[in-house]
Amino acid sequence: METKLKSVANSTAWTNLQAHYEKVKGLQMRDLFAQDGERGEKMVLDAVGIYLDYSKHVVTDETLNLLLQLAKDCGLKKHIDAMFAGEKINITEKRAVLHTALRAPQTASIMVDGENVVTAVHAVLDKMSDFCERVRSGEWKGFSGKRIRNIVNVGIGGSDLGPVMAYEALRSYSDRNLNFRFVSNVDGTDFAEATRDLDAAETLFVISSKTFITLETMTNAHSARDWLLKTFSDEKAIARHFVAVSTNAEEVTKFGIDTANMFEFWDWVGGRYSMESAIGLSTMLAVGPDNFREMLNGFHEMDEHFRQAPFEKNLPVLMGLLTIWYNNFFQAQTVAVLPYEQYLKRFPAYLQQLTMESNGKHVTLDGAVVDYSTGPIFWGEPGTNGQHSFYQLIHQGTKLIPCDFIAFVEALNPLGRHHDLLMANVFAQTEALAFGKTAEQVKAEGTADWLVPHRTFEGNRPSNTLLLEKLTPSALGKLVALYEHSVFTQGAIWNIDSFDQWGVELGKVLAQRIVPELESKSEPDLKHDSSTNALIRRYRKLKTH
Ligand code: G6Q
Repeated sequence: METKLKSVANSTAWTNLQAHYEKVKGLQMRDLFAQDGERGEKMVLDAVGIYLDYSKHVVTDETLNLLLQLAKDCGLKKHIDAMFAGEKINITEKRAVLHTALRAPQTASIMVDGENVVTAVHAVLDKMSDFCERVRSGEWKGFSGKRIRNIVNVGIGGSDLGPVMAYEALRSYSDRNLNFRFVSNVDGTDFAEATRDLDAAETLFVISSKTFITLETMTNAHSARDWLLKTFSDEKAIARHFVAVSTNAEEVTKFGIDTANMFEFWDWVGGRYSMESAIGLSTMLAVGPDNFREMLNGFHEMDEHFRQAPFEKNLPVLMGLLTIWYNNFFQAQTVAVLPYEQYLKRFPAYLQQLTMESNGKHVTLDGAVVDYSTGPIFWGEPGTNGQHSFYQLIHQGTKLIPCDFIAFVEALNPLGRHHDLLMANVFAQTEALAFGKTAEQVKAEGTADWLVPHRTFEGNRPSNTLLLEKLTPSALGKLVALYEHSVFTQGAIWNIDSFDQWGVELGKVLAQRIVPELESKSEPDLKHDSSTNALIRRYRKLKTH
């Protein structure tokens, strides 16, 4: 009973939205646009260099007002202020959530447990900058005196997805004399393929792990150590070829990396919110300290916008609310993220962790099971590739899939007509999704009657279009922060802890139980279910190594 009373789904704002949904669910975008010739100019937000067109949604002014009321009633402003102030809003881990401090200017002051964390953030940034300059200039030498040409980031989850995504996104700003590889999977193939053509004498490993005990990362780090020592057979080489990014100095030292070569971050930085902390060392090595700081400035601009802009003009708030609208009222299960920018090819994968690890929760902050749906499934591929595969289902399937189209006015590699063709596809897709093609239109084209249903497009498929000027480091920072805060907005409304990840922790311990059962020489006494027992026995019987 108590749970029901407390549930946001029982609040006045929510029930008003539910009633409103029943009224507007049948509205057609075609009619909405016909009724207001300026809808496409009115339902836009142009802030901090991002133009968001949210007109192609099944929403009216009233929908937006009701959603904004929901945000207000859920105390979103209070939640935002609490996060920025360093309150321990990650309640299950009793931690502050301060990725915003990582991009705060040097003059800012953010106190955690009596200390201004901004001072520490900038000290690490300076240490990273100094190190990156030395590697990039060739001053930092490998053990045999050769300069570093290859950088291998070893990490997983939040210690991998951000670095890979940012490296790919900012490749056009990177030093092309340096070769970057990313090893994450405990599958030996990942390490083997990443290093097979590298000269150990020119290779630097960045071991990125907040805890420095993650099975995959430590296994890969030890293999990297063995790989290097095959060339040098002298432990002293480690200091020239390994650096660590971690919060755990003790484990770093145990591994054999001098803490002088360790770049620190803090427990108030969640893994999936860490790409602009020292976890971004590989990014800074690639693009240099100035570009890295420009990226931080982009993040910070979006942070300030989120903190200060009124909700109706607030990009992350609006995007978060629209996600709630489809997720909780239309019962949409997924959101497709479709960047029309090849450099953002890993952005959907990055967002999958950010969104799904944050909001894939089934209980509220008080531990009550939610009686509404939480985080949607995020997925996507860069345009135009997706158009030749899964867009079919978005256009004509039976599932409602709100889409985020992300595009840039300026091409980083202008080439003939390519960019106009790319952009034409963005605009055409959002148009087709929204307005479709009626049976009358199809008939008027001379289509045979029997074929008409197949060639008819219902339309009314919602999308956001995010249009930016150019993919710069700053633009990347803004985009990532936009999604971070949209996720925050959703989490605040669903009343869940968007900053823990007990599901990941479970994975970290489960496999450890089985490892000895696979490796033991004598027949293990298996106590799993019959399926797991049989699989383990079969593997043991057939394995050759
Ligand atoms: C992120 C998660 C998770 C984490 C990895 C790596 O929010 O906690 O993806 O980043 O499990 O953890 P370490 O950095 O500790 O190795």
